[in-house]
Amino acid sequence: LDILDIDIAQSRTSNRLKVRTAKKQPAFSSFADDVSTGLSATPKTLPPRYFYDKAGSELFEEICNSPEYYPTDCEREIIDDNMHEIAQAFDSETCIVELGSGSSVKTELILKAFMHLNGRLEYVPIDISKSMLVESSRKLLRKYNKLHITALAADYQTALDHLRQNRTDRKLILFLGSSIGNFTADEQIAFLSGIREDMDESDRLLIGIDLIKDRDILESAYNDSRGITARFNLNLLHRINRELDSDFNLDAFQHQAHLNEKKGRVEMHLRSLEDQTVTIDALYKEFRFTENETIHTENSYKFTRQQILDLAFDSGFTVDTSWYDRKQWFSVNLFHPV
Ligand code: AVJ
Repeated sequence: LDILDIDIAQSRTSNRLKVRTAKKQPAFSSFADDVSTGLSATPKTLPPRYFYDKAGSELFEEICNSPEYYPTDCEREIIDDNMHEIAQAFDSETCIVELGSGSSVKTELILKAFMHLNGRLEYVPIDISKSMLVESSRKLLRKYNKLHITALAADYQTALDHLRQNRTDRKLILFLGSSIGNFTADEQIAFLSGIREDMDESDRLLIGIDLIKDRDILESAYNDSRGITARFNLNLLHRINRELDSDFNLDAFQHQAHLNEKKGRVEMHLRSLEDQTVTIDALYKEFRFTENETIHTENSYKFTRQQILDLAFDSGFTVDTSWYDRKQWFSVNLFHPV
């Protein structure tokens, strides 16, 4: 097994906050390379992880607050209704590790339930955005004086490798919001198996997974009436313009989202409204688009209950418990390593 040698810069912002940054860049290819590869492919694609620059992260928060985007509300309801049952399954030595912490309203409910039962709590949020991490950590620490935070500004794999080498506490790992849905079936198994490798027998994974449902509900969640999802999708072109000196005309592309029923996923695309050529100076390249040609920017897989059981099994877990909201649109699942 390949263990990344990470360089840790530590700063003590308060006596209950540590922020650790992976100095070495993660093993990802660069934005420029990924844009070049994606736009040279047929059909054209761009990886969804590049949605989340500062503007994109803010737009995503807005999506979560829009009435059509049901996953946030459903997941919050599930956690709200069941957090005490969840917390009771863990002892006072348990620390909570969160992958992709982002907005922490849902997490805060879990943290509160744990502190209520056990008092002092160690929370390890992991995110690639250091500014978001520090800001939300400070906010939490001001509210809860039994809380201790070690924030890891790193990609998931680097952070998990670091954790495995540095701590012995029992862990509850949170992976909320159905972020797993951005991965293809093979990637989902590879990702969860990787997490499994970093877990001990008594550790648990709490994972939010969106369920397959009627086309209308799914498609309006990704085509909200205020057009925030459209702005979120188009922001990717804006980011390429800004960071790679290109001349995408944002008025010549249109947001599109639909359910691909056969593949069990919602797809987002950017559709070219005309024949056009875009120049990306940083790549010394031009890309031609025909009218109606699309760039495939995101897959969001939706699961059946059986698919969740299969995913757990294929990644080295069993499912302890699955909780659902009243409409049964979303699930939160406690995975147990086998
Ligand atoms: C953060 C990946 C779970 O797929 O629903 C929201 C991102 N894209 N609206 C999702 C997203 C469009 C979201 N995930």
